[in-house]
Amino acid sequence: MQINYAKKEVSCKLVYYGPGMSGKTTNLEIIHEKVPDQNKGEMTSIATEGDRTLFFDFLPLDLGRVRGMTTKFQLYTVPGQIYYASTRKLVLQGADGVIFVADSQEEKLAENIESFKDLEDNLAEYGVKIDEVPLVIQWNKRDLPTAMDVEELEAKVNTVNAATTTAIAATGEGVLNTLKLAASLVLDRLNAKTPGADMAAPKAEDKKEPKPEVYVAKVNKDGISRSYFNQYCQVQYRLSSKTDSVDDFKKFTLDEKKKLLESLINYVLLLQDAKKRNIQASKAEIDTQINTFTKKLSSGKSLEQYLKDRKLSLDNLRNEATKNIIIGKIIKEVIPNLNARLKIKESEVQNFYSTNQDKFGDKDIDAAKPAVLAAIKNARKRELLSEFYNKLGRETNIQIFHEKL
Ligand SMILES: Nc1nc2c(ncn2[C@@H]2O[C@H](COP(=O)(O)OP(=O)(O)OP(=O)(O)O)[C@@H](O)[C@H]2O)c(=O)[nH]1
Ligand SMILES: [Mg+2]
Repeated sequence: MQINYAKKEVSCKLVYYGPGMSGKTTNLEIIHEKVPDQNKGEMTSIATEGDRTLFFDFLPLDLGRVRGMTTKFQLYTVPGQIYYASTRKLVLQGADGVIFVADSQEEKLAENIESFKDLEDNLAEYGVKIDEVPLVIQWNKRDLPTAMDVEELEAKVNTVNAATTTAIAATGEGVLNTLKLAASLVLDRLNAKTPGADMAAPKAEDKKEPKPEVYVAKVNKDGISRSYFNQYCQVQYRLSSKTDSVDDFKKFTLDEKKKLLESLINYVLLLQDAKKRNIQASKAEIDTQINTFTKKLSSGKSLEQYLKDRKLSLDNLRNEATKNIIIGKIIKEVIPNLNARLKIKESEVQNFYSTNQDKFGDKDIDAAKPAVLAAIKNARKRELLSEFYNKLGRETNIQIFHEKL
């Protein structure tokens, strides 16, 4: 909380917390829609993928004069998806109040409980007790058929006896009530904490400017922000992990980060080039890729299970499919005669076998042939791919800021 005594202005941070898809962003959108223009700023959604919040959504609000002070509220949402734990914690920092948006559906009970526990843990790391912070729990999605009884939700999720509201955020019902309740709890707290005469001297610097985005690279006009890059690293790790069990958050060495950044830059170049050539991946093409992928999952595992195990979302997979489709289409355009160049001649097999004989032990050329073919093909693919990326990269302006990784 920041208090500007000279201006009689108080600025509070309210964070909408809760499991993925519970309706946090929807709450902010409704508030943005309903509050008159002069009382609100722009709503910013930082790095969104599909409808999911990847970093946070932000809405500055002016709630007018309350008890002689002008009150400004900064509303934030966190990304609810389980694996953005570090971002969630970061957004929660310095919160003056929390609105926990729970999804009332029976099948979401475990996620609500887990997310509530996650809130408690993260607050504790900032030295804040969950039963002391101004907190409102919103039982959202009351319109859905599997919504649990409020009494049952209270008993199972609201272990701290917090104030609660009900809502159908999608239609706007209950959204402003929830906000008003939370704001009044925050202001009550402010009053209790700062009895007039004891007010500490105002700090010289009262207004905090929003932190500028940190970029790890610039690829022509597109900047790659550090937050986006970090998400990208986690998703690539989850997609490429050899086993289905993955860490919540993987730490990378600087070298690993450099490699990942290179791959992301290549991808951005590819997308820029695809845009110029008007190459796109259609929804049908993406669906086909995902279906093929699902069929290949080991031992008939369902896609849902695969995603859950790897802490991935369907959007992550769709993005990956989009990338593959666009790569396929661009390669065909940029490298003509691709198929001809991928054909391997008998003489090449012999040549490779004789120059790398030590690698094949006592296998004769026929026995070693599959391995030889695979090795040549891989080398060829790498060669084509780097030729391809060089062609794309040649006309570009790439700046890399390794010190920002
Ligand atoms: N039926 C119904 N749907 C809702 C309600 N509130 C939100 N939704 C829908 O739930 C979906 C997810 O809502 P979001 O607001 O994006 O959820 P979120 O909590 O921000 O999700 P993350 O950003 O992934 O953490 C959207 O399709 C909303 O339209 C509600 O009260 N009832
Ligand atoms: Mg969201």
